[in-house]
Amino acid sequence: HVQTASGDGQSLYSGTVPIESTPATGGFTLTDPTRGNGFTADANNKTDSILCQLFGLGCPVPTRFTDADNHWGNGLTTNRQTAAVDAHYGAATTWDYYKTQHGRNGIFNDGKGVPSRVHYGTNYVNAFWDGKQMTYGDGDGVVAGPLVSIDVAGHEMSHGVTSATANLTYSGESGGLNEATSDIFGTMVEFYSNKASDPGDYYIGEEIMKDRPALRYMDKPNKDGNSPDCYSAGIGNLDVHYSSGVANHFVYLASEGSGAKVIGGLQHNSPTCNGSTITGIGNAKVGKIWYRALTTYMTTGTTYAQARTATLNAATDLYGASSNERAVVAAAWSAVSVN
Ligand code: ASN
Ligand code: ZN
Ligand code: CA
Repeated sequence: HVQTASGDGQSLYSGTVPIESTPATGGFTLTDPTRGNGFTADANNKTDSILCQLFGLGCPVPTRFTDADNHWGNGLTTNRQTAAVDAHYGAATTWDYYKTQHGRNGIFNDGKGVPSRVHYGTNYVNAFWDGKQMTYGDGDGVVAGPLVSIDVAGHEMSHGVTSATANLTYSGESGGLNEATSDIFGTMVEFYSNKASDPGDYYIGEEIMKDRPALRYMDKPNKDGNSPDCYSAGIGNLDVHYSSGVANHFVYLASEGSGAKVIGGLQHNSPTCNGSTITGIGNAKVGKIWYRALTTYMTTGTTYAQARTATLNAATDLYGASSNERAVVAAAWSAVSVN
């Protein structure tokens, strides 16, 4: 039978977290038998060559972490296990979020966990999902620290969920909706994680960024200087990390409503584009609506107008055609100029 072991770890961003591991030579290894044997390994600061990226040829093989006493990391970047604790916890929490909130069994809904690689490259300021696995850079220490925060982990793994479901094309308006889906569920995972050191908020990457408060802002996307708060024709010509802003703003308004408040210790201030006032329905319901829209109604070419219809259909399915939930979804889309 499968041997499981419950340890713990001192993470960089989420405090002390539970770690599911597997007994191995020398103690334990970071393979989670309770979540489809997803594992976390050390990329040893190597990067993938172009041949590896394109054809899977000559890819560096990450080395497994082992630990004698099943107490992992020390909360400091000087310990190589620390980023691995965050990544392993990020994979586990994202798994648990999808399982408990949406009945989804892993990224591919096949019960299988995925690999995570940490310490990719040198001063690498990104994290990515490549279709099969997670990869995290250590950051450069100036713009960003290690990119292993829970919202970034949830964001990247949610790209896998999108690929396995609506498969939104990563350009044009569907590309913005693809990126927004990752920001939305990355944020939902952060709320689900509910750690005092990194409580839920609607900022993306607030823990990792060093030269600005966050990477993106769902309450008012234009706080990043690039993302529009409101829909307009031609938005599909923007980088997908900017055209995502309108859907992020929709989710914020539908969840929390318009106006100003402090959430997770951070100031949120969400104006509407049409002067309306909105009272939110909470992000748990909005997460359910977005997930049903993504998995039931959205397809590769879904546009903003079609995303409005998809979420209205999802809200009708979940809460009824005359529900307040459906009315708030309609009002929040109108509030970001998607009519
Ligand atoms: N971290 C980026 C993202 O998930 C990687 C990329 O450009 N696709 O959006
Ligand atoms: Zn992304
Ligand atoms: Ca966040």
